Amino acid sequence: MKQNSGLLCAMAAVSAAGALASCAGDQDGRQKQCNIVFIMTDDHTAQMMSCYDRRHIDTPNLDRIAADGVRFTNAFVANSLSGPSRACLLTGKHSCGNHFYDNSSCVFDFSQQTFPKLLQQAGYQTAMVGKLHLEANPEGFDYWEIVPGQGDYYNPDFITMDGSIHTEKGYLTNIITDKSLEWLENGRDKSRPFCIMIHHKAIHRDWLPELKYLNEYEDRTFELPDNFYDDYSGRIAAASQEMSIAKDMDIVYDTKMFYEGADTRLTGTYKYFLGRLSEEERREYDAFYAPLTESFMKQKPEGRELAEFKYQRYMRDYAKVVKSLDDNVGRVLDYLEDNGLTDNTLVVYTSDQGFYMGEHGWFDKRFMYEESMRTPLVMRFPDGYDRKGDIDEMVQNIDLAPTFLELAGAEVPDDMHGVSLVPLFRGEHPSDWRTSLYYHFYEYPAEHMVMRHFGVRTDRYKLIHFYGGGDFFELYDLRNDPAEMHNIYGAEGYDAITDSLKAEMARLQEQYDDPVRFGYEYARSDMK
Ligand code: SGN
Ligand code: CA
Repeated sequence: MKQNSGLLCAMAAVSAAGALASCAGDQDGRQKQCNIVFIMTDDHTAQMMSCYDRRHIDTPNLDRIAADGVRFTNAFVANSLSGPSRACLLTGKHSCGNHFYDNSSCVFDFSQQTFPKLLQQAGYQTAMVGKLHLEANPEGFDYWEIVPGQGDYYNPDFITMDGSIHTEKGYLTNIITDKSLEWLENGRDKSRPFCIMIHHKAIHRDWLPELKYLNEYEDRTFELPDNFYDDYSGRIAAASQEMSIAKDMDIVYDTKMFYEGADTRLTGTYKYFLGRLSEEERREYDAFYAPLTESFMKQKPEGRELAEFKYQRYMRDYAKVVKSLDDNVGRVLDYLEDNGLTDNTLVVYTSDQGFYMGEHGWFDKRFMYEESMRTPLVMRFPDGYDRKGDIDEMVQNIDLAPTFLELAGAEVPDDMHGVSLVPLFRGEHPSDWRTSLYYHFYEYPAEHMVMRHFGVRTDRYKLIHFYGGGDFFELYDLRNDPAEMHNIYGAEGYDAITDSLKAEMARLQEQYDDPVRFGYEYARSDMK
């Protein structure tokens, strides 16, 4: 047992039926259980969230969470991809511990230990709405309703608890919120604590906006990142990816330039998505994109002009999708306020990983480089935790499961890799807090062709080992080179730091019992 005694756990379960005043111990030491509202988006990156980055867009409702609570300035994922991230979240374990390594070949084994199941045992009602993306129906939830696979933005399908699929009218971000609020209002037993996981598809590719926001941000010209025209010198894996805005972003599917005779790789998928719109909705959609396409076809931009055209379209559409998301987060916060739930509810907003908004010339994620290893994380605490402002300790998505369990007064199992963040909520700065993070990405060869890699990140350095299609290291000094443009592995003067990072990486691989280590002959069967 990592924290909390069994007695505390038992007491917490007893108090569950009573008042839900706070997660913190009250004066006579009894633990009361707070509610947990966990909102997660897909591919939402801190560059597009104004409490992290003011350059591009405003996200007033997301910022409300940070303003009333905390912003984690160093939050990271363990494997920057949807399914694996969700598996890390549910289990509190790295991919090697939960065996969900990639989106393309894994099915999540729901018979394993997950925090929602442990919360149920501690007296919670649990609910999950939206994108699950684990190739299995959820277990450990009193109520769930999920979208199949990646889900659809327009008039989406849902899978309900009886296994049937039906189609709903409207825009997915709104519908996921409607269903969540409906459960909060009418679906749960209001005398018991709850944990609801609201999982949006937004802001996933191909960034299809809510129709009422089609015209938003059209007067904006977004600033190009300094390294938009990165030449990837000294970085083999960065040079061989297929996630470049200039090269790989699909002019039809991604930027919506759907012209007569279009036949790009993703034109068929685009037609399928638009086929979900009613005739009237389609007219509204076309009224916006058709004139843009017409002018694009006339101008026929090429080279850098084309790359920058695609970048601006990408930024604008992504920003529109964030706008609907931000509205909907506001609806949830309002509901909690209007129903007297604010004081006894932990609100968490995060994403399944970060994303590239043109840095290195890219969209997508996967790499252990900063933009995609990071994830936004803001929280508003229940009464009893008055920490405000920034929390700068390095935290990882595997830490959320133990955090929720500790708040619930439940036992945190020893085999979880993550550590509870609750001491940070109290304003403590534990002297033994982690000083390094482990990362492992597996999906290769696959879409976007990011090579397999694992590595270690400290506050100053990052060592990455690429394998399974290559076999080499990269080293970055994040203080002198925050954009990770200069691979200094093997450069003069870095031997000592390289050796210590290699030793730390080996220590973490041992600690997390990762069978795929440096010098290991990669074989898929070893990862079962
Ligand atoms: C889809 C996207 C990819 C994306 C993966 C994984 N292609 O396959 O661009 O990297 O999802 O994303 S698309 O043509 O279908 O849009 S994840 O967030 O679910 O891991
Ligand atoms: Ca994602």
